[in-house]
Amino acid sequence: MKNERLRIAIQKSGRLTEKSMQLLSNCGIELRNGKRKLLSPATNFPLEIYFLRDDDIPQYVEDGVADVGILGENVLLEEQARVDTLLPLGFAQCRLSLAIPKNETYTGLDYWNGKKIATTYSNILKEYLTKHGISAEIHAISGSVEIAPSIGLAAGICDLVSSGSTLLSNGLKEVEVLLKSQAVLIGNPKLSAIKQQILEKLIFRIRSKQAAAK
Ligand code: PRT
Ligand code: ZN
Repeated sequence: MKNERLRIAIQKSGRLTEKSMQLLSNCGIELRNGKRKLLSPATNFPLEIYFLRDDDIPQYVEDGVADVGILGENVLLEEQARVDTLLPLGFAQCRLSLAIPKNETYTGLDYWNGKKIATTYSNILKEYLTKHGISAEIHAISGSVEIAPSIGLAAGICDLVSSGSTLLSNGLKEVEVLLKSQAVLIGNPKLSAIKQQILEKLIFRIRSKQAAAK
């Protein structure tokens, strides 16, 4: 099809939104609509932008509803989608860490044997514990993970950390880093030849900007 456009999924409203929009605009891509619409076509590049919750992006790209997407590696690993990681984007750096109340003495990974850990990252945590032969209970919750120890829900938490101030203000300390994350560009492995060409053009522009910023 001659008028084929590459569909890119970005976060609708959150920590990645502004930087994702900025990335496109730095590549000279202009949008027709404001970001409130679900789908927004670019005016000067064969691209359409989908605004989604970040957790939905891996599935949309795996299913081919979107061709590519921008999201945190942490979400990609947690959702275990079959997509290609194309390019690290150098923003939204953070780490996924284990933390415990600051007055507790940490004795190493053995500390977690028989303990309960609250997290929204059950899959990554489960894999990590298995890999290290630790038998802990994972308590999956959907938010406000950092309050779990103080209300007696869990001995510790596994959550994203950037500055560390959330841990500090909740009386917690970071004791293990499971992974380091940043925003990445992901893609469906089976794109049409035309979409592949558009994608290569987009990646070329992103790389040029990255190189110029160094
Ligand atoms: O609504 P939607 O599902 O789209 O968004 P969301 O609420 O799930 O995600 P959002 O917008 O909070 O974060 C999007 C992505 O930003 C994450 O998946 C990470 O890849 C990245 N990122 C970078 C972070 C942080 N830094 C971060 N600090 N995501 C969350 N946090 C939270 C963390 O969970 C904790 O509550 O910030 C707090 C810790 O921050 P510090 O600075 O106090 O350590
Ligand atoms: Zn989310």
